Amino acid sequence: MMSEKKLQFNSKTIHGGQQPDKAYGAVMPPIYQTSTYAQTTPGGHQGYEYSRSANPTRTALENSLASIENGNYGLAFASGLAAIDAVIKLLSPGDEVVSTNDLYGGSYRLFKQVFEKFGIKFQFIGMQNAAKIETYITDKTKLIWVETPTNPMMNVIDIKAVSTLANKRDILLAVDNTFATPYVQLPLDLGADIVMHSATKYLGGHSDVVVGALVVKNKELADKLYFIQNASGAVCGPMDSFLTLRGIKTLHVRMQRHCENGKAIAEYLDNHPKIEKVYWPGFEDHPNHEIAKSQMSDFGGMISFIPKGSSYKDAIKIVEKLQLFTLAESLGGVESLAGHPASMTHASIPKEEREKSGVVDSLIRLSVGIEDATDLIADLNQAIE
Ligand code: P1T
Repeated sequence: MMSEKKLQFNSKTIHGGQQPDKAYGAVMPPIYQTSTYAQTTPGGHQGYEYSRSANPTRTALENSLASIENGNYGLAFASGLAAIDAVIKLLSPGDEVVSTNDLYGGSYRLFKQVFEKFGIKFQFIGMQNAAKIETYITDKTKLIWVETPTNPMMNVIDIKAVSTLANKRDILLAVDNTFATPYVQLPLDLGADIVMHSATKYLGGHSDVVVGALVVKNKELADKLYFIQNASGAVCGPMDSFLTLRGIKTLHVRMQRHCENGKAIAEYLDNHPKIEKVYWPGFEDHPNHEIAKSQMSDFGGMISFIPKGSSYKDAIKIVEKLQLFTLAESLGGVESLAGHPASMTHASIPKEEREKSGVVDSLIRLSVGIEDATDLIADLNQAIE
């Protein structure tokens, strides 16, 4: 086969890191639903000894992840949060992390309510102006955690600028690439050390798995993360590995439509007299539009908005009235979803903290699916009217 590094993204999603299965040439890797592997003598095995340490279906997924993110090593976990958990376990008590202040509520909860107890300090700051990060860095800072675009406010952070700042001081930079996906943005190419995914979302793409992923270029860092993955044990199972891999094979065609529909709906909402504000990085007047244009090839399918003069109750009324959009947690599947961050995905962030970053009670978040945009707009119209 052609050198895999030379493949275009649209071919990597299908072929990256993949070879027909060694046993019978199966084109899709079989679901190796096994916990263990026969040994001829202690240590005499064919590369697999126990499925927490490695499983061939998971290896196929991990190779695909490494390929699509332009990394060298992929690791698949039982959830996005398990992947984040592994990154934070690189640190020691006394270490400090600077994180975006607008991020998935579950990431915030993991940082504040689990890891602070173990003596790791987290600072949550707006990073739209990357230079501002410097004032929060001390000699104890070991990691910068970036989500871009952010969940749910769609702020965009300049990955290259943050990586320059981090590299100068030997600080690791991890980027949660869940919202953008590698179709839109490649954090490792922009200087990040670790790219993380809730593969539950666009990578899986069909709302049928909960999976997490990490990809890195550096071998030493990969070894440390692999050690944690195996030692802590929150691995992705073979069935979920298979489904995620199947999802990745259509990532590029799905993302193209997610981006097209996202644009159509963002523009529809922006022109609607009953809508106060629409958050979508594709708008020229989005405060980080220039950065978005330079580091993203498109703007994705995530949009947040605030209806005019609305309260908590009005926002709830709108999401309840939607019919084609399903009211649900999560995002990134083929079907459109609507959510109310303040009471759902971001409820674990104290109201005061949440509102500082703009997550007010009347904010509604849409994950625009790949249905016909006309139908999605008609649904929004009847709910808003
Ligand atoms: O749900 P899980 O696979 O553990 O991934 C956590 C996670 C991490 N990072 C981002 C940016 C995320 O959006 C998520 C999960 N988010 C949702 C469930 C949601 O509806 O926003």
